[in-house]
Amino acid sequence: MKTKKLALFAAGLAAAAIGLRMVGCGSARSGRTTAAEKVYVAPGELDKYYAFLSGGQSGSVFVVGIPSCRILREIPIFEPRAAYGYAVHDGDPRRAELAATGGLWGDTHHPVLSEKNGVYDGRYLWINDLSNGRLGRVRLDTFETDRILKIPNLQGAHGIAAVSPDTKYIVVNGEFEQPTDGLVTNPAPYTSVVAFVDPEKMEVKFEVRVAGNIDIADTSKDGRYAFSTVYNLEQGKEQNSMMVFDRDAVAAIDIPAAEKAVAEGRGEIRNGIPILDPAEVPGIMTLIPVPKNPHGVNVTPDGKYVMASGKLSPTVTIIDTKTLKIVAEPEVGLGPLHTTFDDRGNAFTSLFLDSQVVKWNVQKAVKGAPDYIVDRINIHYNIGHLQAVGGETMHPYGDYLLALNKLSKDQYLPVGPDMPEAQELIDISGEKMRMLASFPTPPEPHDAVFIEAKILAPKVKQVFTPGPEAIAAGQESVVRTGPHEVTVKMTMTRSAYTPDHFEVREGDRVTFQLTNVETIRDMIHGFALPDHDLNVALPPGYTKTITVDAGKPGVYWYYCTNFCSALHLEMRGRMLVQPRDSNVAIPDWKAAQNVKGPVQGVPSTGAAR
Ligand code: RUQ
Ligand code: CUA
Ligand code: CA
Repeated sequence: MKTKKLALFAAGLAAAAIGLRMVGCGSARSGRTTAAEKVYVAPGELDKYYAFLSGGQSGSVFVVGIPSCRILREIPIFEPRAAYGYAVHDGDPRRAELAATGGLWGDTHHPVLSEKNGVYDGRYLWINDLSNGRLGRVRLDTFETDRILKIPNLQGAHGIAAVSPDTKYIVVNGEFEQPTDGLVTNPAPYTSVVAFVDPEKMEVKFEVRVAGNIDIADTSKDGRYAFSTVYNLEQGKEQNSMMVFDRDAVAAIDIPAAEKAVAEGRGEIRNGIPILDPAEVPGIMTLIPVPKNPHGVNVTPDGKYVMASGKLSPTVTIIDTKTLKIVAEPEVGLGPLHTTFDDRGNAFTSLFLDSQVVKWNVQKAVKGAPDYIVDRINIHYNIGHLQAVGGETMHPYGDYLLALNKLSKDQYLPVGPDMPEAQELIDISGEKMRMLASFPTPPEPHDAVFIEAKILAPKVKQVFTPGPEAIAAGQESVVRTGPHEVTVKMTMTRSAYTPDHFEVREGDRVTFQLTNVETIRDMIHGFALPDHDLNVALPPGYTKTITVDAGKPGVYWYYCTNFCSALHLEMRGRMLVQPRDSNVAIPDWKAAQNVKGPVQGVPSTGAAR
């Protein structure tokens, strides 16, 4: 009896202590962790998930740790970025691809990850550039963009999806319709295409024409269908005429049937790509009528249903993925845009107009039970996308949900007319949703995808094996390779460049072959050359080859832009540009020699040519 009383007393004290602590930090309910605790990742500890947020007009992807909401890095894709040495100089193949495919900027919306057996394998991330009709691929071992593909016959690359379960294709939807015959002078109706891209080769295998436009994409879990929302079934060319019908559609493309038709040569070849027209190849596409100007399309983790969010209708349409028949159309609230899932049969739909996330039970909605709405939480404000961790896969984690918000006034300190974009992290592990944290990003994430750190982190390379083009220490040279060409083979290590000076002549084209010969992780060296529009960063083991004009006569200090040691500031060297008519002896370029070797007839300041 006495012990029991004591135990109760002790429990009471403990509860009081918890209560006090919670009152102290002002945000909690007794017995539960506070919101702050849920997102607190102590210094030195690591996040549980990587989140990849599309950068929107930044043309990039933001990598964020979840649950801490800390921004870990930006991956430039459609925009050059000197800080990562990406696409900043003419010799960079990515820059050449960008320039050749539409420009040095992009509008990224939808990141998708490669899958193997229906789970993320951590190999690649793909993302669309809506504006220039491109698809970018990022290698997740290096977090670097490795390919940019311009999609022929398509404008406004919007929704994309990886075809489950093994990433057979990346589906890319063309949102902006084009005259079907490609001629502006012809009154032909406007149509759009869904492109099926080989994920390894990064080339379009075939396209399927849609008589309307196509917006967001997802695929069935068994690889059978690519689903897309069509909001302009009217084929209107002005906004009003796109909102005439009460129902637009979800287009379900039967992938095996389309592949068969392509193999039979039934596509019309345009720009080298077979385009299948469902009007001529019946059976490859089914249009399922769904209410008015639908937006998001999402397949449930069990693969049974595909949901179209109504946008102009307060409903979500639930379609059976086997029969392609509508099984229910529950009302969820105003402006439903996108839906994601937990591991317990619940769907979460973003409500743009209500500024809410609504949680609802899929089975109850399918059965027509009146109590299918489970919970609602207010968002600040105008939520677009939302994504639960693993919600796109067959195995959602059911712990966190990220809301990606559009018009987030009053959330952060004012920084000019353009407010930061707001993301909100929501705890979905319980019956009721709980707001945990809000964090800003530069403009403008649309969508996000997550991968568990346990899966991806061990695959990340931090040091590169030098390729055949790498310059080894001791192999540096400055060589005149033509009357107006000089090649500088240079190495960089803490904290010096070799060579640390060399001479060229006005009018020369100078090619730098730069190798960072460091072998330990995070030892990045930069190479910035003032007044030559040149700054690149090189990770350990990397080589970059860059050509610039020597420029005006003068002394130019190249220097390291990445803080690398106590002698980082001293990590610099000189390019001496002699005037064209200088009488300083510059030996014949044919007498090329190693910079370190004995050089005849070269002034003491000069390196060999
Ligand atoms: S779209 S919300 Cu690409 Cu939904 Cu932005
Ligand atoms: Cu190398 Cu700083
Ligand atoms: Ca419409």
